[in-house]
Amino acid sequence: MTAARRFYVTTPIYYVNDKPHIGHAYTTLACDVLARFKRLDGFDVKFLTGTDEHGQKVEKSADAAGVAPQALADANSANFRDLAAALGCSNDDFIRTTEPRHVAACQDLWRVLVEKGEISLGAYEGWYSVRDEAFYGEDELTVGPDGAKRAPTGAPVEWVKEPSYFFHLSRWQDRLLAWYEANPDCIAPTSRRNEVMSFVKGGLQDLSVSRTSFSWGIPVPGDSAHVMYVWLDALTNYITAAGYPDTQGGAFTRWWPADLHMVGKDIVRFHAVYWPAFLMAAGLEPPKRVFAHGWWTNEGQKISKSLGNVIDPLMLIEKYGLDQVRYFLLREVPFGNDGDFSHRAMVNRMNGELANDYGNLAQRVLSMIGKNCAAQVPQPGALADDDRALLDAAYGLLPALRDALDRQMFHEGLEALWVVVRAANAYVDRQAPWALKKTDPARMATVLWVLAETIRALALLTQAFMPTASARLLDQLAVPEVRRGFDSFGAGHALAAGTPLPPPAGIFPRFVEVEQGAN
Ligand code: ME8
Repeated sequence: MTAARRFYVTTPIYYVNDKPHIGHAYTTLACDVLARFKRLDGFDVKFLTGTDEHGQKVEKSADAAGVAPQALADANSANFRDLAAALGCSNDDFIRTTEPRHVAACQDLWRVLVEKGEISLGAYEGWYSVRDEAFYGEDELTVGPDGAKRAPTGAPVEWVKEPSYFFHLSRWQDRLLAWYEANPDCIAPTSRRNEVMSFVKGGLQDLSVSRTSFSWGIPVPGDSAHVMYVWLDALTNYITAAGYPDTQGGAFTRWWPADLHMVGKDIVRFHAVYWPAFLMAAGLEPPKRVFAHGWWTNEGQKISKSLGNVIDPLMLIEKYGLDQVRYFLLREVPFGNDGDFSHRAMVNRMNGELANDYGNLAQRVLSMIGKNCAAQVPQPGALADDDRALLDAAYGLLPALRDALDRQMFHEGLEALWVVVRAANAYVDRQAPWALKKTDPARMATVLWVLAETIRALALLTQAFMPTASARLLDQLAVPEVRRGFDSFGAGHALAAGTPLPPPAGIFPRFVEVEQGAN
């Protein structure tokens, strides 16, 4: 397998101080769509997700709950693992930072950084936010309404003074800028790239990478009074799962550098500044790309536990269906922008685009074939211009979708698919196969074949987004499992006339319940 045909994609590893919510589901789903799409496209894929279990935030949450940090981590890590399964995620690995493989990787990376003179002992004095697990400079802080200083994220900060090891981040400013310049796609979208570059141009301070005031973390090799800074620990997960520290091993050479770290915009600095600097300092390659997506609000409000408006993704799946939720989250908001969740928007898309546009197209075509073509793929005659135009549009979708998903523009890919869904519905209306049934049954058969073949193309391409519904559609077209990869896309693998078809059944129900209080 050459490097070009492999794809290593990661989600952030989520903190175990809390339960998963829609934001976590969003990032993980986006990665799942990419992983599935690439597998269908013949790539060897590694899709990693997991949980971030150390640090002061988790230790404090465990204290507050009166449980040991490991017990809190065990319980909440299981919630994240269950969420990935409930989302239909096809992750190949689930990493926990308390696993021995990860502790070994972190300690090895530490030793390498010390040997190379990139880490040395000093003392930290400055601001720290436990909620963000981040150090902030005085000039980054604002004063909240209560007169207390706050991080740019709004999180409270506290003054910390303790012995600490430092990573000499300040030495990496020029090399980071050179890396951004030489790799225009390494941070996306552009707004985030600009933000990161201006942060780095503003000058970098050495980074405190160990703590002594609490103990829930990976011990610093040779100095057990210190635990590693949780972000150094957490970021390392991406190489642990690729087999580090065995850098000569098949796994590492196969998977590293990762093709894509998908993250939310809140943690772009850690991934696009600290992480490439740690890696380059250790003599390892930085990731190929970091994409920082936007932030979801709920019915216009910031999602927070204190506001009591956290959206439980399991509740959404139960209420609307998994494929519907997957579709909505990736269609509603241009990926990279912030977005607002509302039940009204969810129902509109379900009913308009899934039930009416896509579902109805499939339903009416398949039931006409069931009734009028002896439940077999119809025999097409010579194709007219109108037929060819629709098929060409459908066959043109694969390159369009590849391009959109290589840029993580999920909404663009889905929009392109729906242009063809709508074109197919307009073609049905124009060609009126129900009328042809009496006047020209041979032409009716051609029209229905063109439509069935268009639906095959659409269903192949919606698989990554909506695996269950797409599989049901492909079943109804009698497309065998071995013909569902993208090597079976296109005219060369078109539906064969005479293939028996199972009885059609609706795929996307309309959602009818009127929610009390829904806006
Ligand atoms: O930051 N909208 O973990 P975390 C969209 N452990 N995405 C959201 C979101 C929202 N409202 N809320 C959360 C951490 N997310 C670290 C990561 S990685 C080496 C360590 C998603 O549990 C988004 O992907 O706070 C965000 O970056 C991530 O959850 C933060 O998860």
